[in-house]
Amino acid sequence: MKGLSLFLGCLVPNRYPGIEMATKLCLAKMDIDCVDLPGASCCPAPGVFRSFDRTTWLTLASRNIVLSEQMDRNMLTICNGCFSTLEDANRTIKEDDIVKEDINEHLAKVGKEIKGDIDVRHIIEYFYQEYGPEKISSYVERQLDIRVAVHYGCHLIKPTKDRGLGGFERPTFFDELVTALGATSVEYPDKVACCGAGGGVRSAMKERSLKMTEAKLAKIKETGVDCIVNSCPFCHMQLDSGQDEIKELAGTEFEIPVLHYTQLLGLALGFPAEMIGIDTGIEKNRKLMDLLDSQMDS
Ligand code: 9S8
Ligand code: 9S8
Ligand code: COM
Repeated sequence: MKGLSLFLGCLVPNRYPGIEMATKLCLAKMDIDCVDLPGASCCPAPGVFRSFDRTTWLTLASRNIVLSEQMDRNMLTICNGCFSTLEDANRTIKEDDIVKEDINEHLAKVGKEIKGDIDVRHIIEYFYQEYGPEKISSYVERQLDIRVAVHYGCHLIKPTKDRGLGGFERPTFFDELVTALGATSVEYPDKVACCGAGGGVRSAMKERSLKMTEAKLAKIKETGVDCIVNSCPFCHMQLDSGQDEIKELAGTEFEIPVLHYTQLLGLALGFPAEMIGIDTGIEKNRKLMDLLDSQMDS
């Protein structure tokens, strides 16, 4: 199999460098061949660009894919939105020669050509299909005996016919990767509901988007989990910073730590919180780390 190039997208380099760090440390520790992808731009965001102009969306996505083709590497994404754009664009180019020809006319203006000879992966889907929960658990150095609310996000599971990861109503693949680390994945109502941010809703109607987030957080809070785990930096931002925004807007406090899967995996692989972007200066994160430390002692 080809090696991988890491497609970071916008949010990780700009807001969550700790997720980049966690990803790279985990991949290195697992001996996965993955390198940086210099020159990459916004994927561009599926719920925004694709909705406005498909050709622009496809051209920009294809330019990013070409960068990875030139390295003869498959692309690895750590964001549901980036996966949706790049995987859908890549598949369209592979399947439709007329579209491919049209996009290549645009790309020729910047001296590029898309061939359609690599694959686009999402780290969750990649771990699940190439490793599987059992093999993932063989890397665990520290069992995480905590209760976790898994948030799938929309673009990882929909459209189901393209994603090929089973139905979207009760997916289990992400939960299985979480339980592989020793954690318990807790069921909660509307688990597969949107975080509220996607499709431009956060940008266009922030308060409404936070209402959706608040509803989701309330259901999670009722189950009494130790943290939320996601696979998308946009969901991450909405569920995490969203808690501060909701507190300001509505006065409701949730105090639930939010981790990207690579950070949860990083903890299980034995990395300290500060190396993988978990800020223990924040009380809710401190509590989570204290809980894990007390398990180490016992
Ligand atoms: S890039 Fe620009 S806005 Fe974002 S992070 Fe994920 S989706 Fe793709
Ligand atoms: S959920 Fe609905 S559209 Fe999305 S994938 Fe990430 S952001 Fe949250
Ligand atoms: C969500 C991306 S991850 S978008 O807002 O739907 O484009």
